[in-house]
Amino acid sequence: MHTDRNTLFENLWANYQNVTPSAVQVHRILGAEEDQTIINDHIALRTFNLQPVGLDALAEHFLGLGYRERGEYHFKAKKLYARHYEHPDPEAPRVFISELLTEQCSPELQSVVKTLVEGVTEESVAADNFLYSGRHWSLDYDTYRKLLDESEYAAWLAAWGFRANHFTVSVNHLHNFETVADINQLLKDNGFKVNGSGGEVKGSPEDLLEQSSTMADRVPVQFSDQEATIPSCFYEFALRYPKPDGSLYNGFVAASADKIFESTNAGM
Ligand code: OOG
Ligand code: NI
Repeated sequence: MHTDRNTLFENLWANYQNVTPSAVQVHRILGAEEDQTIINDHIALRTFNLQPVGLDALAEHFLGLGYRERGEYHFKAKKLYARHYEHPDPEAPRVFISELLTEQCSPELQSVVKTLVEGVTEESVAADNFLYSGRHWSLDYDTYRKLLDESEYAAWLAAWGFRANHFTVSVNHLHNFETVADINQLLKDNGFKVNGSGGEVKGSPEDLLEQSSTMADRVPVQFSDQEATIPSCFYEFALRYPKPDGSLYNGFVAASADKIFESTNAGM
């Protein structure tokens, strides 16, 4: 018997908010101004395209809960491939899963990542808690820095392991805020950093999706040899527009997603 959907998302949220203090604060600010429950537009997960942790293995958990595979996305420069999943229940968050195409990376990165993933068992990947089980390997700070030089995504994943890297507020469901720009202003008024890569509002009404995100929090992490403060997770905001048939657009926009990935970049 698998955990039900609500339990899975509650556990993902608990694990995410542990390392994302700003999400808790933003939640409170929106809640305070809204007096409403926050509906999640989507969450996102990251992985390496290596057995036994590839995209499909993560997706399996959602397929088992009634999710279905929908769009796919290519991020050539970042060497990523992604898919999104939807559930027939319109209140269920969409799920965006990406994977690093390791064979396109340097032999050094490939060898590091292979060693990290080697210790992950198929049993642990199939376990109910896998999607919020964090890091399954030991990692020293120097290796983290080396990964960072080549791929911010690889370094983030090596440091944080398996968890939701962001939750996303559905702006459509907010009552006191109508635009992503309004949300960005609220964030900045409250001292949060908005991801400005490609502009603070990503996408347009023509794309049928507008998004923005905070820059990831920076929190201390215990590496095998030392503690260091690095970017953790971020909070995102999405406003969807209706398609010609009147139903809301459910997909993602690759050009916007490409910039959202950068919310966990260290140098910003
Ligand atoms: C996913 C970035 C893409 C979106 O909404 O376009 C994304 C990630 O950072 O792992 O979430
Ligand atoms: Ni997102």
